[in-house]
Order: sequence, then C-alpha cells, then structure tokens
Amino acid sequence: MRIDRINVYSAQLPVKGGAYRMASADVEALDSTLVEIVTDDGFAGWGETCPIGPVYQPHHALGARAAIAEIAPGLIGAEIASIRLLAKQMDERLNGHGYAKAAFDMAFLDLLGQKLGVPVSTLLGGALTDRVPAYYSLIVGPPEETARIAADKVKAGYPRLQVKIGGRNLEEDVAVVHKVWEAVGFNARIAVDGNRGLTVAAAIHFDRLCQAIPFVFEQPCNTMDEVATLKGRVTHPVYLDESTEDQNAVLRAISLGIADGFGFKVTRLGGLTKMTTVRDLCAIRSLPHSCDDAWGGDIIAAACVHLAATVEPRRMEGAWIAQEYIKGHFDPKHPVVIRQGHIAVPERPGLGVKPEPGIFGKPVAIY
Ligand code: 0XW
Ligand code: MG
Repeated sequence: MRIDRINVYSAQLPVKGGAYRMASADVEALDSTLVEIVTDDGFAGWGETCPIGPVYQPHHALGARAAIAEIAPGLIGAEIASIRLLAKQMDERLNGHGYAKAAFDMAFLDLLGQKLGVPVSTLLGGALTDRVPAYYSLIVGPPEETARIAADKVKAGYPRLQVKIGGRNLEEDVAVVHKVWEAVGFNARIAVDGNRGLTVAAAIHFDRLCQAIPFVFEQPCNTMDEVATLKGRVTHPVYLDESTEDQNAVLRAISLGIADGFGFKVTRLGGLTKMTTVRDLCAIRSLPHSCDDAWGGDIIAAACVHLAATVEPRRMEGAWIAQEYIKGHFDPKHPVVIRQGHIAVPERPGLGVKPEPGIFGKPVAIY
C-alpha cells in the first residue's frame, strides 16, 4: 500500500447562527484543509486540520496548506505500514507544524484501518466504550440568554457545559456563571473557559466571586507561566488548553503540577498518534481531559471520537465537535452526530467517514 497521489482541498465552514464569540476572537467562517491520500491499491484516506481563525493559537489555514506543500511531495511512493516511519519522513521535510502533520497522521490511520478492516479506535489501543460524552460550548454572551441555552442543552442530554468568559467586564463574567449554575445546578458539569483573556489579577477576583460554584477553570490566562502563578491562589481546579502547544508542554505542565486537567486539541498536539502519548501520561497521574479540536467537519470529528473512546471514562471530559455550529455533513450517509449529548463511535474500518465525492470541488493542490 503505497501513496500514489495526495489531493488537498479547502472547505469553507460558515458558523451557523452568527459569530462564535470567545475572549480571544470572534469568528464567522472557518477555512478547513483536507488531505485525501490515494494509494496504489485503490484506497483513499482522509485527514483534516481547521484552525479556528488566525488568533486563537499560532495556527492559520494558509499556514497549514504551506506546510502541507513542504511535506506532501516527499510522501509520494511512501508505504503505509509504519506510522512512526511516516512521521519521521515528515519531520525530515519540515520542523514543527504539528497541526499540518496531524492531517496526514489521521489519513495514515484511516488507510491502515481500512486495509486491516478495523476502526481507528482499535489502532489507538482499543475502545473502552461505544459512545462518548460530548460537551456544549456556550459563547461569550449575556447572562440570561446564556443560562437559557445552558438549560436547553442540559435538557437535550449534554452532561457538560463550557461557559466562555473574558474580553469584557468582570461583573458580566461573574453574572453569567452564576446564572448558568442557577439554571443547571448539578445536572451538568461546568467548565469556565477564559481563552487566555484574563489577567492573573482578574482570574483571582473571578475565582473568589464564584467560590461556591463547582467548575473547572480552563485556560484563564495567556501563558502557562501566568497560569502557574494561580496555583494555591485560586480554589477552582485549573485546566490548560491553548498552552498545551505540543507533547513537551503537556509533560512540563504535568511535572510542574500546575494543571488539574486539560482541553486537548488533536491537531495542536500533532495528530492522533501523538495524542495517545499525552493520553497515557494523563492516565498515569489520573488527570481528566477532553478530546477536541479547534474546529472542523466530519473527519476531525471522527478523529476526536475515536480517540475519546480509548480514554478511561471517569477522566473523559468529553469530545467537542463543531456540529452544533456547522450546517450539514461531509459524509451525509455516515455523519458523526451528537445525540442526547453523546456521540456514537464509528464502527466501520478506518475513520468510518468518507466525504461525499465532489463535495469540496476541485483540489487546491495535487501532489
Ligand atoms: C470549545 N472549543 C473546543 C472550540 C473552540 O475552538 C474553542 C475551544 C476551546 O475550548 O477553547
Ligand atoms: Mg478552551
């Protein structure tokens, strides 16, 4: 099974229902990059990478495609057998840029799974469940309206909510969290996500003003060093998200004991294979984490769900997929869908998702 051709596509994903608002940025449409690897024995494997705009983290759509242009020509003719060897071949063409390599890693696993007749979750160590919990992300918004949506989503079956704060006055951020808590109480677990937007001082004030509400405080401040100074000064558990820029950042956070859990993104960590390492490090220290990506369609969604299925359920914070904010599916026959706040793990070989032929139009590049 050798790589014969690589097609690269761009898919524009408008945000359903208006802008997706975070402390760090508002986004209205996302530019997703897809790779389709076609092999000499007639298989096609898919991967995807979709930064949520250029500001959320140091990734952007054109950067992903430029990195793919460096890597792809060197992969033509390579055998799909050893994922480690393929990773080495990518590293020999380009240093870093894990978020672009992640799309290839997904496609390699999709191909291997199809060839071996097993789902990707099996290649990642084996699923522990056939459905994983999702969580709903409530954008930065007015307290009453946010609480109303929160109650609806819990009624719809979501076991966890993420409330976005930051980029506005402390009073509104404190009010939104109190209103959501009044609306849902213990019926859902709550994460409050600052998306890097709070100063250390604001994070400490916020924590004190919400003392009685049980939530985890996700990426309140910009850097890992700032978040580290919160240790012992805030009462809520602190999770890192954007600061987990690569495997080493996760190792550092765990060894310094500055994170009580994580919001992991498959592409930021460099792909599913690299995610299994941080998954296992977290298992050693009983640390909870999510299996998300910043954005993306069915390919990314399938990748997150396969991985989430391999995580010990008591530490699984949920898989976040962009479905609630995207219209339609790449694979209308076998879409990855949230039902009652949970997502079934695809059972078909590989990722279990195949974009409808022609759905992305002409490739933006062919190698
Ligand atoms: C909720 N998410 C997983 C989606 C957006 O990319 C932001 C992100 C987060 O937790 O920061
Ligand atoms: Mg986050």
